[in-house]
Amino acid sequence: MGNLQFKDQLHEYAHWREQLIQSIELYREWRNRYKLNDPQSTDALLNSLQGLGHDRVTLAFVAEFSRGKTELINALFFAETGVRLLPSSPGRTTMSPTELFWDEAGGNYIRLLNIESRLEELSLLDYKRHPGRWTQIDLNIDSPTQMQEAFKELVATKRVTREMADKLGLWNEREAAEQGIINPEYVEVPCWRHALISFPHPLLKEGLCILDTPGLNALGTEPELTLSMLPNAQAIVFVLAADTGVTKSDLEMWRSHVCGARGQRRQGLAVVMNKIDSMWDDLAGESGYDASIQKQIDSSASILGLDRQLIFPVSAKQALLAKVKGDDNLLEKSRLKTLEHYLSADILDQRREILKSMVDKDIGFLVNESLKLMNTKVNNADKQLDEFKQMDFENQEMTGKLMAETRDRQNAYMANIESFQASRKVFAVQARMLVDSFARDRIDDIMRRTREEMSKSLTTYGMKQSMRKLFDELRDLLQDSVETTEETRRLIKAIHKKFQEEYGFKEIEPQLFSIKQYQFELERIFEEGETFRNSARTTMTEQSVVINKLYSTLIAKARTILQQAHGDAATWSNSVLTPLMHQIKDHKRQIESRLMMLRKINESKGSVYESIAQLEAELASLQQQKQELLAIVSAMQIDSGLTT
Ligand SMILES: Nc1nc2c(ncn2[C@@H]2O[C@H](COP(=O)(O)OP(=O)(O)OP(=O)(O)O)[C@@H](O)[C@H]2O)c(=O)[nH]1
Ligand SMILES: [Mg+2]
Repeated sequence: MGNLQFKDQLHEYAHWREQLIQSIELYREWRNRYKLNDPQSTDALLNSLQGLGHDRVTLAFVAEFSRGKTELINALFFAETGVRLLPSSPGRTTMSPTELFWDEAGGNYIRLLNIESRLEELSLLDYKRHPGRWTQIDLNIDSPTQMQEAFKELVATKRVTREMADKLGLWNEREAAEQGIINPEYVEVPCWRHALISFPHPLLKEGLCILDTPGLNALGTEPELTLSMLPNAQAIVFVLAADTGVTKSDLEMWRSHVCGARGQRRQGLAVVMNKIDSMWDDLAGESGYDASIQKQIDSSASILGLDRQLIFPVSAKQALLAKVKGDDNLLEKSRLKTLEHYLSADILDQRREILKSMVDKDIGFLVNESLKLMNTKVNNADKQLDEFKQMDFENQEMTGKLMAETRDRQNAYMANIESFQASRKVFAVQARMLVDSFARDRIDDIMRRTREEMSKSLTTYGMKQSMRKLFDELRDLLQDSVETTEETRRLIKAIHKKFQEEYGFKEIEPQLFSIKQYQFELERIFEEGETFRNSARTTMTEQSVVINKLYSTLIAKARTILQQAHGDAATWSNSVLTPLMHQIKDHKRQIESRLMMLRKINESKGSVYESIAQLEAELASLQQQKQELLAIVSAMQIDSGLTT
């Protein structure tokens, strides 16, 4: 099979993810078994597990119309159906963004969202939460031809009045004029705004999600795609055609939709030079063919400002045919394998790294804390045992002295616990203030006011002003919490310092909460929005619809970030003292057990050996606990920043 390589790699990736999930489960059980659990940590673990369970690898295909995106998708992933599964044809074909994935709960279907939904305020994400708002067509997966027939609906168009097209944000006077259409009464528009396709293809079942997009400025009319779906995709495949090279509109698309979504790193990006077969010239032969492909790649790489290695020459058409017919020679000619190899190696490896760092961020500190706690426990038990072994228990006076000393330590400790409880109360008040500074109603209030202002201002300028104001207010809101954050940090540091100095709890460095990340993300959203607004190829008439949608997208994103800040602050304030609490409890237990043993020994000398045996058993059991933990942690493979 031609796509075995990608399939195998994806399979391996899915297996790796499954193991990661299992090791987190084991860690959770370990915490439960040794009574080291608390509700916040359990939440953090469950959230991380849920995130991993929902992980999908999304490949988004972006290009001007007719570059062969859909043909390439068919060739890469669906050739074994033996048909051209997704409709691909000359001219403009794919009419709406189409997502292909496997939805275990929903089964086999195409869900289509009608184009008129653009008139409503709801975002695509909102619609996705309500399957009832979509038109559903069931798919018979045993019949590729029935599926192929059903997929034809994806390219459906209809005629609406120009006024209606205008309202929908789909009338572009400049583009129409370029095609010789001037002042028409009716305009052809897509029937559907978005399509979701679920079917149990093996790759989709392993978590692959494919996003096929229509060319011809369709991206410019759906800001949610550009600002959220493309940046969220693990990889973007940008398709050029060898016969046209990089045209002005390719370049426009590249700049406004690909570069922005990939950032400077250019990670998770493949540029495909499709239709190389069209460069074949019988007279020039094989070497001439190769030279002209290289020439086209060189010039495209220089226009796009890319390394030429990142441009993959292929013929999607030959590849699909070759795979359907089982023609290895033709498959070789199509050069698809190099691209497949790149997609599987580069993109899946990168995804693996991302998941690892996500897990590290979500639960790394818990694992780290467990490791430190276990180290301290084992060391202390070891020390205690040594001490007992070396002690001269014959010397009554000495035992009495030790008991008095331990009791003093206990008393001093109890007094400090009281002061710890008092600091904890102060911290709770301070933390409440911090969490409240991002409270939902404060944010919603700002958002509501902006929305009202925006709906009143009909000009783009007016909307832009309201948008600026909104971001200014949100910036202020974050700025206000800077001081509270600082205060909270100082407090938490002071509490830890006290225990570090007085009880040698050196290992515990508190995690500190910072709002910088949210400030940074908010600025980025604002800038993204401005870049999009400046680059969208919109005419005056469709502008208000698009800009309105753009701003709804931005507002939704900004809200998500502030909600994240709110949630993170709450989780942080609930859990930041937990490691210290665990150490304190353990310390208390140690003093008590030491006192008890000394007392026993003092009463009857015969129990010294018993005590040593008990200490040895305790040490062995702690070492066992530690070994179990180390095994689990090494299976997690999230080594960054962890100490063993
Ligand atoms: N010669 C040649 N033609 C190709 C190749 N790949 C695609 N085509 C043709 O190019 C045309 C457009 O292909 P599509 O896959 O529909 O292009 P698209 O990028 O999905 O276009 P839209 O859906 O309109 O955005 C079709 O007629 C394909 O048969 C190729 O490798 N070689
Ligand atoms: Mg297409």
